[in-house]
Amino acid sequence: MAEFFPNIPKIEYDPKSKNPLTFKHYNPDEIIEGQKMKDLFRFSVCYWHTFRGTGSDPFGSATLQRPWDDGSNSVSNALTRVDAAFEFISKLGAPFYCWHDRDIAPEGATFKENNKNLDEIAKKLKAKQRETGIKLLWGTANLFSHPRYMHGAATTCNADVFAYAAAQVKKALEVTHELGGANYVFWGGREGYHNLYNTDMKRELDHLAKFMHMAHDHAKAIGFKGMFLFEPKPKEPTKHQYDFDAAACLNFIGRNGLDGIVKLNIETNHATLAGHTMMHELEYARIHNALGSIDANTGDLLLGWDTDQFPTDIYLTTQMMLVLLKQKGIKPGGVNFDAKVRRESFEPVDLFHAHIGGMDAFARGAKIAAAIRKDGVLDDFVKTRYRSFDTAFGKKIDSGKATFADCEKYISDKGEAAPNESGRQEYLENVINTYL
Ligand code: XUL
Ligand code: CO
Repeated sequence: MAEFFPNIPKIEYDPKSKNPLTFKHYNPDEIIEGQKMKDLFRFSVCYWHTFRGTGSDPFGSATLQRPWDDGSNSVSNALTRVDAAFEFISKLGAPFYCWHDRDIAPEGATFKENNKNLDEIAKKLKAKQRETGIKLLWGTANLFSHPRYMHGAATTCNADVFAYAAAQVKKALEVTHELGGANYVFWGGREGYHNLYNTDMKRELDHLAKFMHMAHDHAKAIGFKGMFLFEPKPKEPTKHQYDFDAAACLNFIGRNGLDGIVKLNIETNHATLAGHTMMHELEYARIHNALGSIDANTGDLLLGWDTDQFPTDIYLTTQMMLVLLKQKGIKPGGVNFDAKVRRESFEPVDLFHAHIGGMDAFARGAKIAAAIRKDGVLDDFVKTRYRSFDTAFGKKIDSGKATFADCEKYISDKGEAAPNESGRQEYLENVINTYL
């Protein structure tokens, strides 16, 4: 069979090597807090950026060289792409991959043709998964590219489009199930609005809730046990995306009876677009038992849009791993590189550099986070900081037994609250730096 990355061998862990096509930190079998790195991260390659990205931007056309791709929208081109993708993922040593239905199979002239194309590609994906041992982390449906979705999918004003989206998700769920997918993702591509003058927000949100329950009913009917995941994003493509951030998604989930049915897939660049750090979003999801999976990438400090760059910042990955290790990893989710090489990095080998860099950045972040946690520097500080709630009147507040009147009596008797202590933010930042 043709080789698509002919000069690139399997990427090995070789910390002393000067060869850039080796891992310096990601050592799949190395143990971090009791688990192998490969099980802790569950790294995943995304099909859309890595195999469908072209390098085009609003100012210029495609730049990326993908010699296996003839540029056509044919099923045969899509089948060849599967071979290239599985060669890449195998050589990289990532255990998982993810897709949208339309990344893997071409859009046809009719709904039925779309499904036929998808079945044909899925058959090959299944064979390739079996041959290589690579697994599907999640599937999803692209409900945003086709013009029919201009007003949204589940939140469209057009009932036929709602029905089309439901039928499309039904099929994508079935294919995800057929391929043993561990999760199913809902990113609300155009579920939002630009202008309230033409928008019935209540009706749209009610439809979104209905859509999710219909999806859950179908998952139960076909025996799909994977987790449903919302992917928060505050804007882009619409001005107001309904799934703004982890808090907005959890509010929607709680208000619509979707607790325990839907968790979150948190993406770094989406967190920053919402004005949050990734660590904030991860922790917010974690404390609500809703941290399901991660789309790993990063934005650019000087650019205000979703640049989806590969993560290389060790501070970022350390902070992420501090949260992830608290919940002993991310299974059944994973760390999916929803990231693209920049259009100037146009050679196939750049895909390897990008993923190796991201995997190494996470491995380093995990080692640093584990060292910080082993010494207990943050945990001890935080525990001590809140110790007034562990005894006496603080304990009464925590146990839910204190009333406003009790607080009034307590403080009246005391006259003034106990003095505050320093939060020591600079000290703690310095301590973290000693581990980096
Ligand atoms: C868009 C984005 C999507 C989702 C899957 O910003 O992140 O690729 O991850 O639909
Ligand atoms: Co994403």
